[in-house]
Amino acid sequence: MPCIDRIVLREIHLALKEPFRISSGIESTRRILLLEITERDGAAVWAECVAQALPNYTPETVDTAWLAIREWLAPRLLGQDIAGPEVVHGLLAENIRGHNMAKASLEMGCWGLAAEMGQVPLSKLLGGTRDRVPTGISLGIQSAPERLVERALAAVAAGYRKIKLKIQPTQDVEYVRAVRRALGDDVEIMADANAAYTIDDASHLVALDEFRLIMLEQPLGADDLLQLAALQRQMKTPLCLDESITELNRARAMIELGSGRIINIKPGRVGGFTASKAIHDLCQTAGIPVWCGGMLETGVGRAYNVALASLPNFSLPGDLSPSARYWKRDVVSPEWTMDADGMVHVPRDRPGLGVTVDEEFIESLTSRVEDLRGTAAKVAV
Ligand code: OSB
Ligand code: MG
Repeated sequence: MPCIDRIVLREIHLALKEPFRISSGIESTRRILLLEITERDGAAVWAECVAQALPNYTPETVDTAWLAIREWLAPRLLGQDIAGPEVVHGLLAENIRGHNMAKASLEMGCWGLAAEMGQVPLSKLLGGTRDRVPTGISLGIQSAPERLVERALAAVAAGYRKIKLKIQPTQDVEYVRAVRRALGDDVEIMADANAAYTIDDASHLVALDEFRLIMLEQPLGADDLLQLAALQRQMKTPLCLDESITELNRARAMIELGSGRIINIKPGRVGGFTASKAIHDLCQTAGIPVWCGGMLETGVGRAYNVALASLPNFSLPGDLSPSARYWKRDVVSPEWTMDADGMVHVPRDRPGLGVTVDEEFIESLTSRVEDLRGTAAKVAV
């Protein structure tokens, strides 16, 4: 691998087609941190940091990630000879705690750069085996059960293979009941609470068992592994952990404690691909299914997620919806699409990310840029 000699940070603003509400907040226009990483001999790749505007999902934000990358993380890589993308996780982890999304954007970018330089598809470089990955949709909290039913019916008609319903206290059992009734027994439905409940709500959550959800994602707080284990003992529905799984050891803890039976792997949340692969491998050995989560990524971040989801133990549909579910116009071409069977195609016949980034469009969406070179950071705009 390469010697990285330039990292350009860019913040773009991109409006979602419709606001996305989860239990802890709502997003209408996304603030997105994109990175352009350039190697000494000129090879370059785009990467995306999945931190959001506010610290309601994890503690990170676009602004904390920007700071962490500029001050502590990028200087570890710039101007260094890096043996390969598999060593980057260790380089960024040493004596820098947290900031997983900031770390992941650089680490995944190094995998992307290695794929570009080696002219191999990112999926193949990671050890992916699938040509198509099954796709689900994550539906935000709506103002009434009927609104959610409309969207769920449209999603099934479009071919999605899993329907995920965001829930929160007061908008849960009746919403799930309405969707299960409208969709019938054969559709795979799940719910995601984004840590909105406590163990005191256990008897209320048990009422969800009636709807045969394929899983209930992150009902309790990220750090509540013991309480999650207690809840799992009371519920038939398998619990899936998202926010709780920040690294390999948390996955080990989940399995040993029985805090959940499925893991949503988001590479941004765990610090990148090396950690994602380690969690994937552990779960494969332990018989725990995993699937690839999403963070409302642009087509850049989606390229990385689709490549990861092509690994063999990603056996459940991921939150990998096509570009048109989120954006009027995506920042890549071709845009990500889904076929009528609800599958997204992995570009295993194209090197690198497998998509072309529309730099002019990105330029028009950009609100700030910072150009990092060598060890000295310089503000360009
Ligand atoms: O919990 O999975 C989540 C989006 C933002 C923050 C948290 C979550 C989500 C999603 C989006 O569910 C899924 C997608 O990208 O389609
Ligand atoms: Mg989630």
